[in-house]
Amino acid sequence: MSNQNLFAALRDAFPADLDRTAVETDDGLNHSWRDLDRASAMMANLLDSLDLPPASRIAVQVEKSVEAMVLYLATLRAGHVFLPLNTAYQSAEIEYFIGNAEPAVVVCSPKNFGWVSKIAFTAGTRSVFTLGDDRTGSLLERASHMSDRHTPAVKGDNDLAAILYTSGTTGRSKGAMLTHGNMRSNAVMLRDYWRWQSDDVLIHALPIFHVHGLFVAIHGALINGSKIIWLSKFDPKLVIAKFPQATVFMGVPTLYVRMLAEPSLTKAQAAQMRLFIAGSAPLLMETFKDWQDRTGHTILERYGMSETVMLTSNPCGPDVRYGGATERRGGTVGFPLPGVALRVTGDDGQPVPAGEIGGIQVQGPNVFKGYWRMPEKTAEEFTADGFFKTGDVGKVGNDGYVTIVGRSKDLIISGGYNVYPAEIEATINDMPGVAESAVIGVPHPDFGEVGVAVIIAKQGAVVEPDRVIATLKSQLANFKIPKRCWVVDELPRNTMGKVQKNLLREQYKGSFA
Ligand code: MCA
Ligand code: AMP
Repeated sequence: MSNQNLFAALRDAFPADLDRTAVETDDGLNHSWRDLDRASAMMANLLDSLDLPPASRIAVQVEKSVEAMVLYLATLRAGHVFLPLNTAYQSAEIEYFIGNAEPAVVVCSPKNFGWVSKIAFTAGTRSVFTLGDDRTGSLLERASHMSDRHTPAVKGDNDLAAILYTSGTTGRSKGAMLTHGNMRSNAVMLRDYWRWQSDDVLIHALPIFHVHGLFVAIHGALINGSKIIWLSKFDPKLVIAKFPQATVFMGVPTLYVRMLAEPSLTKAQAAQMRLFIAGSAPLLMETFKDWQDRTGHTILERYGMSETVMLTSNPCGPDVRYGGATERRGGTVGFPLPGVALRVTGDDGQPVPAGEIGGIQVQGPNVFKGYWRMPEKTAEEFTADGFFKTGDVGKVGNDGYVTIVGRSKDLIISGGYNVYPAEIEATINDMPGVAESAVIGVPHPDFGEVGVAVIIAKQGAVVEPDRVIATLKSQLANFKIPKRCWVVDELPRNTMGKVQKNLLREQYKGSFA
């Protein structure tokens, strides 16, 4: 049914027997479907009791927990806008997000309440709650007094459901606005395309402050009424140990690389699994092949963005749109998903012939509404005929398979997290003695790609790489910190004087060989 609150669509898919287990946690707790319904109703009633303006932003920076997922469902149910924030973000980053999104409610982990509440109240946020990953915190205390029945707010396809911050080359994060329609249409389409079965069980080992873990994984299971085996954090041994009780796993390539390093990963151990899905970053052919040899399973790679949810996927079963193709082709991201229009264009903006490389542009009900309070920036990212410019570079073969060959945007994807050089360069350039810096991505055996920094010191100044790293660690989320740092005399430049990062990548690509 279209034009429906996303929560109502998920709730409609709950099994008839609400007392079945919906979520089984790695610390031995079982949450039934009735529990999810009641707990999200109580939290939604708490939000309603605050008399918030409609479509208020609910900013959440908490450790992964089932209660955090319930808060997401409650936010949808109450008709507000969920704003998940990476737990690694520090005060300067949080100050920016709260200043930009102006949330009416902030939920933080109890240990961070001191500094987060100060930032929030200073920015005008009216309510700050705490939520621990051990079922503690003021949010649950307050919700426990509320009714466990709640009628979902009426929401249409075009109404905002979430804001996901993602940066661009400018370095300042932009809030990608996703609507109920973006996410519901994508969830329903993926349920069918990935052929979710009634007895499917998902192993959830991803963070829930990004699209992959929060929307693709959770919506995938809930829209199919499937049980989730919920891991509070990725542990390769534990995921492998759960294979016999599950059927579907989703992960970024690093998770597959780490499981391949485990002797317990065998064909027998993975025999009961049905589907392994990878995305968020390029899956190396080596990883694809090793997984096939070790487990007998062919990973299904797919491609998406915070701005678009899922865009393309290798086939799960025969794709009648492409002659019944079933091949999950390593090194490709498969076919544009049903409903997604994808084209590759040259510098002139015109589509290029099949097989030729160009910029990937997309259109579809899953493509976001725009960037929060940045109409000009949003307009720049769409073509006159309404295609979103992904910033990815690739090609579409004659047989329809899409291959991503690179990015035109200055972005490093490290272990599935986006790292924006501009943001780190700006922070380094503010340091005393630094004249200029360049942050580039280089291959890394575990994270796929990591950032490294190359710095030029001011005339006569001495810049210590260790001090640069220590200063960065005090200001930026840990995963963003360059894994290596060099001070050099000059940076390669083109005739326009622009730093040639491609030459730097070439020069430093062996740093983690
Ligand atoms: C942790 N560290 C990292 C990363 N993660 N460094 C670089 N890149 C990373 N991704 C560093 C920490 O800074 C720390 O260093 C040390 O590793 C240990 O930290 P810890 O948190 O214990 O690391 P971990 O548990 O080993 O985490 C690795 C991980 C995690 C499990 C791969 O990065 C992860 O869950 N990645 C998934 C990200 C994700 O969900 N992406 C989806 C985005 P130090 O000790 O020096 O501080 S959504 C998306 O891309 C689109 C929509 C799509 O297509 O899905
Ligand atoms: P995010 O901004 O976190 O949503 O990350 C989206 C970006 O991740 C895309 O624009 C791509 O550059 C990259 N990405 C996602 N999935 C894949 C994939 N399967 N292969 C290569 N890159 C990917």
